[in-house]
Amino acid sequence: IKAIAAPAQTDVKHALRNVKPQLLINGKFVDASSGKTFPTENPATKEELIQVAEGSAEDVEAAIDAARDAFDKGPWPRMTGRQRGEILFKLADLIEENIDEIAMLETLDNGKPFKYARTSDVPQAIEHLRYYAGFADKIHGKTIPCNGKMMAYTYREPLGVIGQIIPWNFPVLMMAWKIAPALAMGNTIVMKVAEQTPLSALRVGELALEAGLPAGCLNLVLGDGPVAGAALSKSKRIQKLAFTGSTEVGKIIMKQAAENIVPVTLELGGKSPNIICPDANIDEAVEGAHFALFFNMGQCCTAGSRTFVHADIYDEFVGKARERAMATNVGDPFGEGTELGPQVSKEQLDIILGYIEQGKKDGAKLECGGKIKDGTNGYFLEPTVFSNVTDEMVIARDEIFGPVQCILKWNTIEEVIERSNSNEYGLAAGVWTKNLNWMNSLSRGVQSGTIWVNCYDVFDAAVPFGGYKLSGIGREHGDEVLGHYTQVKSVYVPLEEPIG
Ligand code: TXE
Repeated sequence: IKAIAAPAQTDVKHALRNVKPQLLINGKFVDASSGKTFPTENPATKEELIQVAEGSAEDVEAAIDAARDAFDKGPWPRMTGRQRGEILFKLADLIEENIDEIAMLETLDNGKPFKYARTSDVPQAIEHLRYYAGFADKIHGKTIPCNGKMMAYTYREPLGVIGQIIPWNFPVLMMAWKIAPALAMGNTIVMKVAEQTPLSALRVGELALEAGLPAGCLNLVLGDGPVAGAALSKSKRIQKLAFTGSTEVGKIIMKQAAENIVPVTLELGGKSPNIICPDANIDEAVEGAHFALFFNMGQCCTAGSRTFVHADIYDEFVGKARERAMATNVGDPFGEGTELGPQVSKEQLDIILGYIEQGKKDGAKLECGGKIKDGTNGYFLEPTVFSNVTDEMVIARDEIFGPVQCILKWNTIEEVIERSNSNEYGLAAGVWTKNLNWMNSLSRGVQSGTIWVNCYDVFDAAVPFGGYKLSGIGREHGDEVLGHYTQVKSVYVPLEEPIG
């Protein structure tokens, strides 16, 4: 990642002033019907950034009304795919024109280093919008010869109103992952944005209107999960629910949607194995494993949170991993050289500290870190490395979602496959080797939706992403997601002669 100069304080203040801290319903920014607001906080300083409107079930209903009207009577599903694509391309262009501002909002609200928001999160969101803008006019049905004097053809039609609930770890990127395919296929949306990080979504919502997205196609409701989120997941008036977040909440949401036969796609937690083979280039593997775990302060669903290192290189690897973690630059997320910012909230910080204590209690060896970073005011943790971690320890089983690397030892390929799969999650995995046979055995044997070979956390809008087992249902990215946002209609037509 190239160095990115820190933005001027005045630019940061300007970015914040430019946000409309309200709900976006039917093309207008409005206060919550209750008039209530809640603060959003800068996790690097614990200061309140701004008060934003707190949506209730009533506001969700109003947003669903708007999305329903926009779908039933508005121009969006009636436009040609090409026209819809043009508006989504325009939105991508507008985000690009405002990239610094949106990246600043992301850093203020979430705490992630500005250089990553500016060079990774926002550019990937733009890429996603462009990829699906290009799909808007390339989705079509089939003509099917039938048995007898009959033919049939199919349409792929949009579903209607889509409910989408997103988390706080990649706010603008998660928004793009969800809205781009849903809108491209002609649906309308009610999105519940994470309560910790509403700001970038509000700015993107405003740019969507500027791009020409008709009123009611994209509605944004802010507020608590069990209130605003639950009003959406319990609704009989949505045709699909897409969720990214914890497995615990995913289960609740799926039950609620099942009451109304609303289809769900879920992108949930993970405990991804990152397997280092004895022939791997050790320095590359140490760096890769460090990135796999510590990127975004460990707050990634794909985090390589079980670093499995072969016994032959275990001690050397642990020493180098400790050195690398201790050399990490933790601090002001707007600082030029900063690699790690704060955790997103006090709640997350406390959960992680609890896991660190549990790791020590269970007998893992604390190699470095393990506490709040000295001299900081926000939710900063020292990068933490545990060695001698064994499979039954809580830190080897649960998703910690923080900068805590757990290093386990393995001996045979069969054993490491079995141990990788002994966890209930199956989101992603890493494999570090030059041996093609090991690469093949591991990537075939490990049960997960994505395998990265000699790399980690590579994402492309064209490549399917999603979980096996408790990590979720359905796939995002590529053409795989399009089936989740369309339904098929078959039309039979009699003929004078059968088609051979
Ligand atoms: O997630 P939640 P939280 C994991 C990670 C983290 C843990 C808790 O392990 O430590 O989850 O994080 C909305 N009905 N991930 O508490 O609660 C909520 O408002 C409807 C993994 O932040 O799952 C937010 O918009 N909606 C993950 C969204 O769900 C509800 C990313 C996610 O919040 C709701 C984030 C309810 N009853 C956390 N309760 C990933 N897969 O990347 C909450 N929400």
